[in-house]
Amino acid sequence: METIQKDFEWNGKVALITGIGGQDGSYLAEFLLSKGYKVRGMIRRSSYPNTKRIDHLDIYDDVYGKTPESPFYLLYGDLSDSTSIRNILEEVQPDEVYNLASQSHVSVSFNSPESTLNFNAIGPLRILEAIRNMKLSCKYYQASSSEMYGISPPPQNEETPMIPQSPYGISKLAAFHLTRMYRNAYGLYATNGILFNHESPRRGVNFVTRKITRGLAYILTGRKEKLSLGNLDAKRDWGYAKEYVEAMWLMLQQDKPDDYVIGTKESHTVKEFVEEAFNLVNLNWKDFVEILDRYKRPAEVPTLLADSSKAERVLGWKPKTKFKDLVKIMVAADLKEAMQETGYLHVNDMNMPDDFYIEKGKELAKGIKLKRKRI
Ligand code: NAP
Ligand code: G4F
Repeated sequence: METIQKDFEWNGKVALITGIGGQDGSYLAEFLLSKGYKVRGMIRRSSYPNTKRIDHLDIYDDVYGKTPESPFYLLYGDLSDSTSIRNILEEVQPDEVYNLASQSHVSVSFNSPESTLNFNAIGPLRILEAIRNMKLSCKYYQASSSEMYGISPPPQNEETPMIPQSPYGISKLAAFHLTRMYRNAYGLYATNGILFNHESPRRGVNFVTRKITRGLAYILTGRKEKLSLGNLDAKRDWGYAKEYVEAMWLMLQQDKPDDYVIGTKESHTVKEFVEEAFNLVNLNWKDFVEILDRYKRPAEVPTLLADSSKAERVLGWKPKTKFKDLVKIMVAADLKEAMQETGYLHVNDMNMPDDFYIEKGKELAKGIKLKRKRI
């Protein structure tokens, strides 16, 4: 986690982030704090802590507590609960609202379609309606998704027809249109960021990239023998989440609300991701990966490839981290974590460059190959 400065100079703005405990919410909170925003985050009650990604921001609590002066604090709420949304908006009086909360797993949306639609489609409606009724003049960001394009052929941009293939995609498309509707009908400053897949060491462990990098780290540290996956032929445009949150912020700094596609303009198959990860430590992925039907979906989105020219032109935003670098960042981070947990690392080895952990991974891989030869 990044070191956060306790010294804080307020820029006069307050941001509310829903889904602050998620991958993007945690990076966005750090980014906005670094820009001098006071950040307030909505989290929902959980029987087990769901704030691991933002616990390092607790440092502000020692100095300020939960006061209007505090740079950062959390409030309980839920996208399915209009009362909590209104109460939070009333207390926070935000200048900018980033609605990142959602049931974000496509595969899970086939198992829980009703709650997915409730959180992801009606949730944004609840926020937009509250903003309208309360006559707040804040700017609203909606976390829209490339999953909305579904089977529309690549490359996809702001003009591409959307033909979603999952309850998740449909829920996000409804929210996308609601956001546009509140903009056009009521004059709200409401913007859609149509983000293509973005990953990081903070990615949830059951999304395919993290499942692969963590699975590899578990194999190398002897905690697992195999990695089970589904469809390896799907293509995705994978970028680095830490860079994508700046695009969200840039969207809300424009004079007028609009919709923007954010991606890397590069697409790779799941197979290529697995291959790249295992190659980094000199292992052949085919020796470790099994395909199970249970990880395949009732309907699939075959190819996503962003045409993010508009964001480049209007926002001046371009991704810096491309495919190979992203895989390396994630493999190194998972190796570091797994090696720490299994006692392979000394305390002094915790702040080394990525190559250090990759080299350690290669050493472990040699041992695994030798063991396999003997058997
Ligand atoms: P994530 O890691 O799954 O985070 C989602 C967050 O939403 C979590 O903090 C979760 O809380 C919270 N949440 C879920 N249901 C909620 C509810 N009913 N009320 C309040 N909070 C709720 O997702 P992410 O990758 O950061 O993505 C952020 C947003 O961008 C999501 O809306 C996602 O659909 C969208 N998006 C993501 C990508 C991507 O590639 N990452 C691409 C396009 C769009 P818990 O921890 O309690 O579950
Ligand atoms: O990592 P995934 O689960 O991401 P998916 O479905 O593309 O959704 C992500 O990106 C969307 C943007 O387009 C976001 F809106 C959404 O919130 C989420 O962040 O799966 C990627 C691909 C799929 O084609 C899937 O079928 O990987 C394939 N896959 C193959 N084996 C697998 C697996 N996916 C998962 N999760 N687990 C597997 O074992």
